[in-house]
Amino acid sequence: MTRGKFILIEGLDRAGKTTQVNRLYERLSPNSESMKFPERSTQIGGLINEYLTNKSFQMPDQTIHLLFSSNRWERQEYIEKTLVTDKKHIVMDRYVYSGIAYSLAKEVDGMDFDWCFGCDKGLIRPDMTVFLVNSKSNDNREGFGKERYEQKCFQEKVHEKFDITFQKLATKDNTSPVQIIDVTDKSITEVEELIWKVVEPVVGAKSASNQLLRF
Ligand code: 2DT
Repeated sequence: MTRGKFILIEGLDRAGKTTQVNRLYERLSPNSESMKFPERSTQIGGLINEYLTNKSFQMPDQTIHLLFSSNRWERQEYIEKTLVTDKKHIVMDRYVYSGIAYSLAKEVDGMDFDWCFGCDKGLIRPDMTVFLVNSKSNDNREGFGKERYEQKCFQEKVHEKFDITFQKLATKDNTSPVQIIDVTDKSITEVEELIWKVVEPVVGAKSASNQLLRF
């Protein structure tokens, strides 16, 4: 078998990403790993966690953006080893698109798309991204509002910026496609099946080589 496939699940806060990452990971098990960003267990991840959970912990928007990106860079070797050496699939919860969309939504002078994307250029690129959209407000879910960014109007802005980010990063040859799945009023199992329908052909396809895609 050639290398494993890198499947990314993106979405707004509380769109059901984590549940679906777990379902997909279990479906692909034992030939899979699940990962998430931010990866809060590293030293950099600890700073990110402090920033997200403690609203009085301040740092410049540029700094936290670069920390989120560093957090992805520090896990690249592990991602490469998992895909190429271990030949396992990776099911990922958030990655580059979240990094850009959340920072763009802050609308900080000078932090435009090119600035935000610059530090992520060269990262391993997913073979497929699934974006979960819930058109009904998801701010009544348990725990919503506890962390920074969990406010309804900010989330609406993030959604807009996700769309822009997908357009800007789209490849002409569709080598790293993005599939948008509307999860509104759907059960966990229904969403799981919709995701499987688009992911199955990707994980089932043989790679011509072990070469990884890059942003
Ligand atoms: P979780 O609730 O999924 O743990 O995310 N975020 C995430 C960024 O602003 N930039 C990034 O690069 C990434 C990966 C989204 C915690 C919050 O962190 C935001 C929500």
